[in-house]
Amino acid sequence: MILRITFICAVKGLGLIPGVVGRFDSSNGLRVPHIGWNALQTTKETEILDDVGGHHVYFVHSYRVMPTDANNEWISSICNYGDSFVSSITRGNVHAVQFHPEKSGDVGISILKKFLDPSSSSKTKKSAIGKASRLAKRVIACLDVRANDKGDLVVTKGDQYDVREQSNEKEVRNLGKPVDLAGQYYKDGADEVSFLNITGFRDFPLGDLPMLQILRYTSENVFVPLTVGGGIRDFTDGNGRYYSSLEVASEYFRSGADKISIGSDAVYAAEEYLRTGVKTGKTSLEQISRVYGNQAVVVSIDPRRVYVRSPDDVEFKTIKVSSPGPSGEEYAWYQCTVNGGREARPIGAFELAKAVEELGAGEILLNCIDCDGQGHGFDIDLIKLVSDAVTIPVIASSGAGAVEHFSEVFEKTNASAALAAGIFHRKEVPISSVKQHLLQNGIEVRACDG
Ligand code: 1PR
Repeated sequence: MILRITFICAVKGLGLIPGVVGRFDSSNGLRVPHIGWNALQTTKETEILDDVGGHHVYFVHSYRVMPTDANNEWISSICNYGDSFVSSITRGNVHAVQFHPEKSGDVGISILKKFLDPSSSSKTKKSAIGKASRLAKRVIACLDVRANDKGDLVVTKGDQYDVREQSNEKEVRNLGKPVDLAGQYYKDGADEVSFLNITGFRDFPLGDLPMLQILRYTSENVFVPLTVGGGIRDFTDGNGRYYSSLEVASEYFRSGADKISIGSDAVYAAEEYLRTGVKTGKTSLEQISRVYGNQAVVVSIDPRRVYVRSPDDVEFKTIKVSSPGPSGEEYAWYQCTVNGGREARPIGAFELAKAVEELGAGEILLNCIDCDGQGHGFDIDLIKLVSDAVTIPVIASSGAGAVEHFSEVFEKTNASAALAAGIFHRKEVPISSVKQHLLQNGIEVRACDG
């Protein structure tokens, strides 16, 4: 039997396995949930973890059990996130793992194969293998998806969110087929793949069945986490049938998504929360995180930089910018937008990030309209501002144009992951080169071959 370890607090449990389950402590700067790839240290010989020691596997959880003398004989591997914690246990033919083998690429698939067919395990005796690593920085490939003018669903890519060609025809840019590209990025070593249904704000996603098909087909062959965003909100269709945002998210999860990402609706929820100070429990963010856990809910922020002369000019958090604005302004705030950048809202990225964390977001996808598609690098000021303001993981997005931009964002900010689109779609920089560069700069990443 193989189990995923699921911990429930403040109950005695069955008392079979000695140990106390506790939440990771975020007070010392640790990002909780623990989302991402850590290398395992196997501590004893087992059938299924042969050859896995030292390799990265995918975790997503907020609770863990610590190794002690009392549970030592159960433990088959440990891992490190803040402290050492138990990443798997084994007794007889019972195996339980804290990580997700089904989302751990080739390494996870080999674990599942050995579980199903123990005779495929290597017969050589193994002792403790590998070193429990720190959390690796993630490299994420993002696919902005929408229907083109012929009605085909394509991967597109904008310049500052404008996805139409500059030619007279002004066609939607077509950079490839979503399922094919996602499969390619998985093979290339992407640690996650994100689909953003960028017209979801106007096309109801449950009417947009091709997007659900894309998720289904992709999840058949892509064994790293999949995130999908776009159009997650309450909706009443033309026949008066009401769909809750929870139903929309559930359909995405059933179709193969591991995480959903909310954009516009999270902005409205945060505005309301900051205005009233009340958590109603009714927003899409709160409902979906309550049912599926906050690790399954990403909030995607689409801010635009607004320069000001003095922090007193606005009620939102400003920063002293590293490059002055067009009229020599030394400060800026980051104004959130909705509907794919079409409408600016009276809330800053800093205020939004803190509010959505309180409302139950498990992760933030931090885009930047000014930098999107420009290839000049991530907006370090913005990413530093937001990643220092919250304790949940922040994914830096928009502007990657060279491998150095990835090391820069990890060296100068507390981002947990970096996402890129254009450079991967245009095959300018392969994912393997990004990872090789990060490793050369002492930044831990999962190897491209697992
Ligand atoms: O508001 O809940 O329906 O969600 C809509 C989602 O679609 C949001 O996550 C929003 O960011 C996204 N979106 C809407 N319009 C666009 C557009 O481009 N016109 N895409 C859009 C956002 C930003 C990133 C992009 C990075 C990296 N695109 O997804 O991939 O900027 O690009 P780069 O590496 O080429 O610079 P809702």
